[in-house]
Amino acid sequence: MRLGKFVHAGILLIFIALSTSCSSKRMASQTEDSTSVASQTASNNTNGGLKAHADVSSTKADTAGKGRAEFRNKRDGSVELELQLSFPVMANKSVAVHLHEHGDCSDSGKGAHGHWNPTQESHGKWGSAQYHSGDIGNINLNSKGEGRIKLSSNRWTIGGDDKTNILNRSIIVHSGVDDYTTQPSGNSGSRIGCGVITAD
Ligand SMILES: [Cu+2]
Ligand SMILES: [Zn+2]
Repeated sequence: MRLGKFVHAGILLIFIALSTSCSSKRMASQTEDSTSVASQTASNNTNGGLKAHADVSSTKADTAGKGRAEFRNKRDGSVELELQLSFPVMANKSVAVHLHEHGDCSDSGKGAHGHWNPTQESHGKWGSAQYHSGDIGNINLNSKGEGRIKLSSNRWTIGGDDKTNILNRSIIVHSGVDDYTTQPSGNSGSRIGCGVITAD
């Protein structure tokens, strides 16, 4: 009886010792991983963390097109956007793209309301003295009507506080070019594409 207890206790101790050494090895290798990732360039400095996307579809039959926006949380805390658009009828033109306030593409995109502007700034060019957190800007489309951009922002989070959270906003594609000056929306023309941003 006593001996049996000792044996059990011994097995238990061995088990604890084994599992402790396994988990400390795992932690060590995680530390190595994060060090090597951190030393890589900013462009692939992703941590495999939070992601979100929006599938953009056209709001009108005569300007048919589509797009895909992918957001991912970077190790430095910023959020990176990769956006691809294909609007053949807009070939060789530039189109304005913004994040609008509401995650609602109804009524030909009008349900999205105005530019997402949680910091109460003027409309403007991305990175200038004042701009809306949704002022992505103009995207050049090639002869097929295809275009892509990649940008990162510290103004954005995926699921953070209300001032930075991009979830349940809309990405809107316009028929015109953003002049970066006219208030409150850059005189960007009608809304031809819309997609709601949702967490992956
Ligand atoms: Cu817009
Ligand atoms: Zn704006």
